[in-house]
Amino acid sequence: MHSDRDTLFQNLWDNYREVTPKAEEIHRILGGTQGSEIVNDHIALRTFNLDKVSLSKLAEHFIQLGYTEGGEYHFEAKKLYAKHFEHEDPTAPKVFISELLTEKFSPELQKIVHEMVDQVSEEAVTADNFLYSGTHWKVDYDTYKKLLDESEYAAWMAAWGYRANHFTVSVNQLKNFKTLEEVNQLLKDEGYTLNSSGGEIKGSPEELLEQSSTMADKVEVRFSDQTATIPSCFYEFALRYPKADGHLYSGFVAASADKIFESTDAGM
Ligand code: OOG
Ligand code: NI
Repeated sequence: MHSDRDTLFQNLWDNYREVTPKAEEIHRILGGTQGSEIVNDHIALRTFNLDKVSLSKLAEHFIQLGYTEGGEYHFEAKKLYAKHFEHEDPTAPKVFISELLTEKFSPELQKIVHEMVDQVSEEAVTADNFLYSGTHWKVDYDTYKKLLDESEYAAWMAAWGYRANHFTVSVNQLKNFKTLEEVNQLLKDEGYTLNSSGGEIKGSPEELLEQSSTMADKVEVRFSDQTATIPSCFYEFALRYPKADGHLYSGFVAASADKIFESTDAGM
């Protein structure tokens, strides 16, 4: 049976794989190691904290599908705030939504962000397709680079807008891998570059969550004045450990998330 939830995640996946060819390849490679579907641990979305498009506006799409709020996370240096949402159905991917604390940046950055968000219509935000609707604004390449000087996150939002920033494979539900090291080794053997900020594996069994991710694909995007090849989206891998009550930990770890954000950095 296809639920509204399945439809939303399928649309998010289709939109994501269009700009993330590596994720589709890795999905196929991992799928080939087992005779069944890859299960998603979570997806992540980004936005700005301006009322029209705030974290809570994105979250509303998931609340309507029966999701409830989990934890909240603060990122002082990157000037971001995030919450995660989960569903009582254990097969539903968790959702991590972050927002840029716009007012903490320079007047120039704030002006650019306000001008972008002004171009989003109120109706677009509540429309069924909003979470995979991309950009609603015109931005030229110089403006993208100006944002990049201050916030990689703001620049990524300007270029890519509303779409899943990453999908995350549930390593717990891979049939032929017991550890995240084994998954990472396969990815490296296949030639993929992992995010090594803070180490290839973020988190630990003590923190009840271990995560790794690829560096984002680099694909061509059309700015208002020219095209440019920039980081798009990445693929993540998560292994969760049981809490004292025997249930798998369902939250996130701020120190690890802080490094995962850097998967969209341009790097070398
Ligand atoms: C989210 C980064 C954090 C996690 O699993 O901790 C994250 C992002 O890059 O938008 O996904
Ligand atoms: Ni993630």
